[in-house]
Amino acid sequence: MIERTFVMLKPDTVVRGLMGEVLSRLEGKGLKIVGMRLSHMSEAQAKALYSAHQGKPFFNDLIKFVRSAPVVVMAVEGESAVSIIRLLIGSTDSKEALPGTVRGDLSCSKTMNIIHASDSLDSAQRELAIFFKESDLVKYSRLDATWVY
Ligand code: 3AN
Repeated sequence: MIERTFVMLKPDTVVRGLMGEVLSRLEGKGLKIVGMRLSHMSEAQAKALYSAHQGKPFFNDLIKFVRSAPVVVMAVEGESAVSIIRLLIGSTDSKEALPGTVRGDLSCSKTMNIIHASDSLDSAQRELAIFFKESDLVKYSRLDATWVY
C-alpha cells in the first residue's frame, strides 16, 4: 500500500551539512518527497511532536535540541513508506544502530540522532498535521514509480 509519512532532518543534520546525504538515501530508495520545508520549529510544534515523551528525564533537553537550529520537515510517500523508512534510519541509540542505516553511519548520540520518522500510520497522520496543511503538499509522479516493488 502506498503510505504517506512524516520525516524530519534534525538540527544536527543541518548544522553538520548532512541534509543532502540523508535526503539522497530516501530518494535513492524510491521514496517520493511531496512536502519539504526548512525552518525553526516553534515550542508548541516541538512539544506536540514529542508529546509521548512529556515527563521523561530527557524531554526538556530534547525540546531544546530540536529548537537549537533549523530542521527540515518532510511529507514522504511510497510503498510501505512507514516501515521502509524506519528500517533505513536504524535504531534510536547511535551505539546500537547498524552500519548501513542512516543513524548507524552518521549519528553519534541518542538525542542528536540525525532523523525522525513516524513509527506508524496513525503517528504519521498526527505528526504531518503539526507541520503541513494538505494544500502545502504537491502531486507529481516519479519516473521510476512503476519500476519499484
Ligand atoms: P525514534 O526517533 O527512534 O522513533 P523515540 O520516538 O523513542 O525514537 O524518541 C524520540 C526522540 O527522543 C529520539 N529520536 C531521541 O532524539 C530522543 N530520545 C529517546 N530516548 C532517549 C533517551 N533515553 N535519552 C535521550 N534522548 C532520547
